[in-house]
Amino acid sequence: MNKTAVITGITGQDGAYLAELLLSKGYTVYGTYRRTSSVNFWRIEELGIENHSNLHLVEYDLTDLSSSIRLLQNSGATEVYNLAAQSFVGVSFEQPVTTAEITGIGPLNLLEAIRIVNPKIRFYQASTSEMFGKVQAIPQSESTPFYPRSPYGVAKLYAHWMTINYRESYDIFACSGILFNHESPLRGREFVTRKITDSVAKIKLGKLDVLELGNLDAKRDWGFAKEYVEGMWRMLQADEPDSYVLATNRTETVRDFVLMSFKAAGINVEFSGHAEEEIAVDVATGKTVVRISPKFYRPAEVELLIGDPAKAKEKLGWEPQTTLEQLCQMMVEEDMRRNEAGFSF
Ligand code: NDP
Ligand code: GDR
Repeated sequence: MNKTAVITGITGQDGAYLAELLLSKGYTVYGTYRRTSSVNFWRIEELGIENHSNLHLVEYDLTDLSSSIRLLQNSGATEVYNLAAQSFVGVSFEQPVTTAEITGIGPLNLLEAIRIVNPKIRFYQASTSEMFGKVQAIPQSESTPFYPRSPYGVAKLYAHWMTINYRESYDIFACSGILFNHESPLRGREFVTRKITDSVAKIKLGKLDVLELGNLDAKRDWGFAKEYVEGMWRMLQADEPDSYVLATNRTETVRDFVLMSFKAAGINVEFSGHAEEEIAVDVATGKTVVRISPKFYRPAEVELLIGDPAKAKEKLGWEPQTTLEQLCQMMVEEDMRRNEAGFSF
């Protein structure tokens, strides 16, 4: 019998890739989007699934309990993947209350809806390495203590513990995926990797002079989003509900990713100076192509993330395949193609 799944946040990066994966497995998918003045389905259009006969697009807001109940009643789903969130760490400092309501309390609405409608529904919560924040151990695993450093991280930690609490209190098959940063050509341009690859493509094509960034020393464990959504699905197919880290176990600085991206575009750059005076220069032309802007610094920073995905490998058979160089190359090529064609999402 075909399965039915709900994916909240289908207009986001992970929602689009997960929908593609589940549809390819024969699922009927109810993908939720928010009513806004200009709903944007560019990601599912890029993947060519927007008109799939098994895909149903449903208007929904995570902060609304009654809407959550109706979503589960009307879809008849047996798996719910909660990917919806105010997911931008930088914005969470400016909008902490909205972030708490969506990213923290939102998942509780879905857990309550599951408890009310059908406690047999399997639930995936999109947790994050941002919960580790001020790092307490290297690498970070499922047993590393949490110390979130942003309103986003704090909100996600609440939802993580609620997921575990509903698992333990009501025997709900509720999983928490503690995913480290994962990127792709479908990544939003507000996040640093895509901001870099899109800007590098524009600089290469003469459409932009300088890329402005914040903290270049932050280290992240970056993987390929398409592989991470496979891990989400595997968590809900396991015999027991649990929490898992998905990561590559490699960490690089934002500066490294900048160098890698210019290299992928065939531009040789060199960094010089330090702190807010640091710049990168195109060696061939002598032009400054990267400079620091304090407006991209955060009030509190997560300095170093590197995850240990050993448990996911052992219990789920999940392993990342794509190297950071391959991922970066893929993103730069896609942004070159889009910018050459005269558009950029
Ligand atoms: P995106 O920001 O690309 O997508 C977030 C989605 O949530 C969008 O579809 C957005 O809709 C939707 N959304 C926001 N607010 C609401 C709301 N009130 N009600 C319903 N939907 C809402 O995130 P990603 O795809 O990158 O990430 C997916 C999830 O995984 C998020 O929860 C994120 O916090 C988490 N995560 C992501 C990681 C990453 O590296 N990508 C790592 C770890 C966790 P709209 O288009 O209308 O804004
Ligand atoms: P992050 O991703 O905060 O890790 O959250 P982001 O790409 O925004 O930042 C990564 C690091 O780069 C530094 N940085 C900049 N960041 C942005 N966005 N823009 C800049 O100009 C810039 N310059 C330097 C940041 O300070 C930071 O250290 C992402 C989101 O997807 C979350 O939802 C998810 O939970 C985590 O990854 C894991």
